[in-house]
Amino acid sequence: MPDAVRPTRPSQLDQIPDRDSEETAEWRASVDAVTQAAGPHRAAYLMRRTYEYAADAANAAGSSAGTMLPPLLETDYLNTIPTAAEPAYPGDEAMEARITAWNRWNAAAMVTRGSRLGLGGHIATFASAAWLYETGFQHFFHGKEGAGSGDQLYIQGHASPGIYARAFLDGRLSEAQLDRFRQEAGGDGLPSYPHPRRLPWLWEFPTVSMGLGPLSAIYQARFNRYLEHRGIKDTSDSHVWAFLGDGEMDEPESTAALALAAREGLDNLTFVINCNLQRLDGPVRPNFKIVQELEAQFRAAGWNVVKSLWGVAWDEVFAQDTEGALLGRLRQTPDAQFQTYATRDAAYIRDHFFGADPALRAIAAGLSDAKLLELFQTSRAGHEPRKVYAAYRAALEHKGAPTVVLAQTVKGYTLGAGFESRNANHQMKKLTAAQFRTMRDLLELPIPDSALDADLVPYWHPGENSPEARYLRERRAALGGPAPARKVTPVALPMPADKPFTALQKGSGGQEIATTMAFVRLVKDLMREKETGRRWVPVVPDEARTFGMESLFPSAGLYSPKGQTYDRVDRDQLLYYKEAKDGQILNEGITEAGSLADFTAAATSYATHGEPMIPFYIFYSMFGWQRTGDQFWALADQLGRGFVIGATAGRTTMTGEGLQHADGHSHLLASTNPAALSYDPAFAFEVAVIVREGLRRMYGPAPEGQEGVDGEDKDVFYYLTVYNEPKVQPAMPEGVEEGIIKGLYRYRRAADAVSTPADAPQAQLLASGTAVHWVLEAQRLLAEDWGVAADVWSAPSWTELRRDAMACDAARLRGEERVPYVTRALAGAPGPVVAVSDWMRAVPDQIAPWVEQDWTSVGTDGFGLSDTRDAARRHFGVDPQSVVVQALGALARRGEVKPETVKKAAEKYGL
Ligand SMILES: Cc1ncc(C[n+]2csc(CCOP(=O)(O)OP(=O)(O)O)c2C)c(N)n1
Ligand SMILES: [Mg+2]
Repeated sequence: MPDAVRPTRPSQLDQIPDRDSEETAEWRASVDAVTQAAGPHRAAYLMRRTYEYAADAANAAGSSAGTMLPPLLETDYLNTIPTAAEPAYPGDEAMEARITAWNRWNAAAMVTRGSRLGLGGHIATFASAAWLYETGFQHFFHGKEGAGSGDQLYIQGHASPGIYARAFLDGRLSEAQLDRFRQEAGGDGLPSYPHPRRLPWLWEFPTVSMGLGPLSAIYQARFNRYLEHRGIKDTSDSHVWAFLGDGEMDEPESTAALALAAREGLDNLTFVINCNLQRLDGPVRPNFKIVQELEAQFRAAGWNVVKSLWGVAWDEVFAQDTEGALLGRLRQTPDAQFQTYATRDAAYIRDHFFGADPALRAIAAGLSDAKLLELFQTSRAGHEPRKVYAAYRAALEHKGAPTVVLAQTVKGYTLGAGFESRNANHQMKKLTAAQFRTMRDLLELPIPDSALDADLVPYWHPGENSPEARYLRERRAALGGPAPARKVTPVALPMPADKPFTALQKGSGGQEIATTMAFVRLVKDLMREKETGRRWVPVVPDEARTFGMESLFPSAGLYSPKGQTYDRVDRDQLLYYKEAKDGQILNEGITEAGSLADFTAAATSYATHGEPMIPFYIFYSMFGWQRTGDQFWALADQLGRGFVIGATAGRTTMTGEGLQHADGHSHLLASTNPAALSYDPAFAFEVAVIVREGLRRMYGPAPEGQEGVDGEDKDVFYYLTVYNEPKVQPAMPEGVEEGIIKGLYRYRRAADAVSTPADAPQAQLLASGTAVHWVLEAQRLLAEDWGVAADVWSAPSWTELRRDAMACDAARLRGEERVPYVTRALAGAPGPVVAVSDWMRAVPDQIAPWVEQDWTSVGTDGFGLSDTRDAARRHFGVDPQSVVVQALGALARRGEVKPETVKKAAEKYGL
């Protein structure tokens, strides 16, 4: 052993005493010694082995021993599980291989047949992933028959053809249906991708918008635990499987919640990432290695990582790697180079990959050309059911953390040289007859040449009673029924008592309360309901205090699977921060995306778990729709039900918050989502009516005669904007409920509010949300200053009014003549209409085509700014005085007031 140890750099450990520095030096010196004697590979090998050994001991001792040896973030480019350590394969491999071959064939046939109509589709994705799915279907994925919820499967969107192909083999889809892939307009078609709204008995989770699947899967796994910890449902048998593309992992949402999954110990969750090293345009990490990058990222987040990279053919080659040259070469080879090897001949591989180093050349000398091609073209763990099985078993057996399986595959596998590992293969939508023939030979399918001569390549089914079909059905029966599948057992919730609603409908007396507070009070009461109270799921991204919800903390508790392991800072206070294992509130921290993923899991629990939950997700309205609009779209696809609350809504209601906070458009964004029913209530009583209606529609029994498919759609969610502007809340006038729900009612006639001469010019002021208060003031000014009699209307939903009107227009195609509600409601109301809101003009303008009166709107178009409410309203021209001038202008255009009056008014108010 050398006496002198190399100088060392300053270390963090210098700060704690070295009990025996001589001993430390000896250990270091032994590293140098082995490096000198046997080379750096040997030294690294010994260190790795030692580290693993020590880490296992540290982990076995537990963190209580204070020992900490973090996992290595990156391991070699090798399988995590050696072949010798694989469990026995429980299935009939030959049988499963035939089934997988037929799935491959039928998926390719389905897309190819559709391509003659230019319909598109994807072939290469499923081709690479076929075994990743089949192994799961045969041995892991639990179905939904029986009391449990089964497993939740997030399937890669572009793999859908393979899933349809399997549903064809298992008898759930017919040939005719396969031929309606991507032809949905006439009914009974198959949607391009996993869309529950389009095919609700098969698809459970929408995944094709990349990144949303992984994020949702994490929160789904967490929500499963939440249901269990709260005693609502035993979900301990459910496992969440998320199948993802390696390219998909680039999406920020894909990795956004990895740490949460590990922190909460979600061992009911497995990610399977299909590492075919390609995305749409080309390699995922041309100059790097995506598997290694993902491994480090997942390990750092605290996940268990299982790398399944190489097929069994590689074992004998690794066995010859005494110098570590092969391992080194694999680690250095960038993904795009590896992809090139997969498409080149043996001479190129021998020369280029193995040529660089004598030790490598020696290994290659013992390998035939055929063997080289097998290794580099096809031998991947993701194509071998034994390897996939071993990885999945390891995932299920790992406790305390979620597992990611990084499965290496070849994109386009078995589709022939034109497809396999080709950069353009994602977009290839058909196989030629010759390619099908090659595929048939490779997969040894019993399809005669004659069947391949026809214009359309045939589908292939071994027959209902074939051993394969029977095997497949038996396996699924043993695992609890078909998969994927979505199941809905209608469960109607009882309506809550009237009291919480009537409390708001009575008004606030002299007290000023904001509609945000009114909403919070309402749900607080509803959460105390005997039958349904525990089904409420409040979701909030670190804004509970902003919205006055901290009063919920002590009573409802914040969900925390660990409970509260510390001594609370606010232990002496009434409104303390109470975390509990059965806490009801999901306070997600600052993640709107995570919160919406939470909400989605709760909003679809009626289907996923047969347990209807009533989530309400309350957020800063600006950071809801525009930040996570795509997730709202997926929520709608997934048929979610619940309440989303845009709080601190409006462009001018927050004093001083300014451009990035001031929301004047989320109603327009929400209007684009067909499942979102948007409301902009002005008063607490409107909030009460809308929430009650939402509970009836989404959770109550279907109305008499509307139970069928054409009945009222229950698969909707409500978007309510609430304001933080304290106002005296009036009592609800008689008979306005229907108008509130439909979106418009006359709140206060001029005659009931102001005194004007009988022949006064008349106008109609329509407003929503907090703007109703401005037009009430405008009503007074118009009467007192200008002798104009204006009625005030509240329009809680411009969007619903428009939808009703559009439905009336569409009915004309069926020969029906229907008058829209908005037209009927306003019929005969004299004078021009002026519409006002704290939103951009396009929001109220939605109804303009169906308003027969002269139409004027004002709004808050443009960027918000920081100032007082009054100054901001004057800036946008929506304050009461501006509304007065606009109303006078509209009257002047009709010759009902003099043009000078308009000018005079503008001057009087200093506009
Ligand atoms: C949010 C989003 N952006 C873009 C796309 C378009 N797109 C579909 S598939 C794909 C490439 C997928 O690559 P990868 O995730 O590696 O899947 P593979 O097909 O290779 O298994 C892209 C960019 C999408 N579906 N969603
Ligand atoms: Mg890929």
